[in-house]
Amino acid sequence: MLTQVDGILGRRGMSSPIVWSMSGAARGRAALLVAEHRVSGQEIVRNPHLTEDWAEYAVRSPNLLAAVRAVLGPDVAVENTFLVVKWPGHSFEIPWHQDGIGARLELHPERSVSAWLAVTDATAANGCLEVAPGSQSAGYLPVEKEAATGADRGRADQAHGFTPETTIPVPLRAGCAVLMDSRLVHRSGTNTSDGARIGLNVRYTAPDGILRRDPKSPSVVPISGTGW
Ligand SMILES: O=C(O)CCC(=O)C(=O)O
Repeated sequence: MLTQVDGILGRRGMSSPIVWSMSGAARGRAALLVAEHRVSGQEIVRNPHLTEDWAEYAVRSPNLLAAVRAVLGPDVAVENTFLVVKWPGHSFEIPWHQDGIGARLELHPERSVSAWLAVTDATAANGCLEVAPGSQSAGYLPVEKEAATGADRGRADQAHGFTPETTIPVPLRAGCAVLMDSRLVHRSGTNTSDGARIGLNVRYTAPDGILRRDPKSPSVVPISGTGW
């Protein structure tokens, strides 16, 4: 299939900020998540949109869904969500990766898009996303398994041999999101602040957006349109 070099989000491969919640409400949700997970120190919650009301609403928030529909068309489903809590005082970096490809997955770059929703404020100090604008134009890179860290982070198959030329931090106020081309290379660093940093990653797809997917993955959840 032919794909445009720039992709569906244009030259930079991203669009930001998009409001998904009032900031106060997002911070309130973050406080509840901190209270829930503080004792266990849990860093990753997989697919919370399947089990938690707030995440079910977040992925459908009107502004965000409108931005997704503007690039994918009316039929949209959630393929996956991934909540990341970065606790203060813990080293936790997520390596350079692309959301649309991994050992178990490949999404069509023009029929899928990913979003990262700030639940707390996300700053350079607390480990906001760092992106390489325009990196989507090189297409998908070979993937390799993230080095074992000892923690069950189960995160990304990282982009092999990626050497960023220009990167920018993407600080976001709680309640704001960034929409990313599925090929946009991004990472995040350790939280060096004294509060938790929480973000929700969402992969959206159109009906023809899944090129390869582990059959053991939970079903995709249609959230818009009649084409499913
Ligand atoms: O939350 C983070 O720090 C990064 C998450 C991310 O890049 C992802 O889930 O794809």
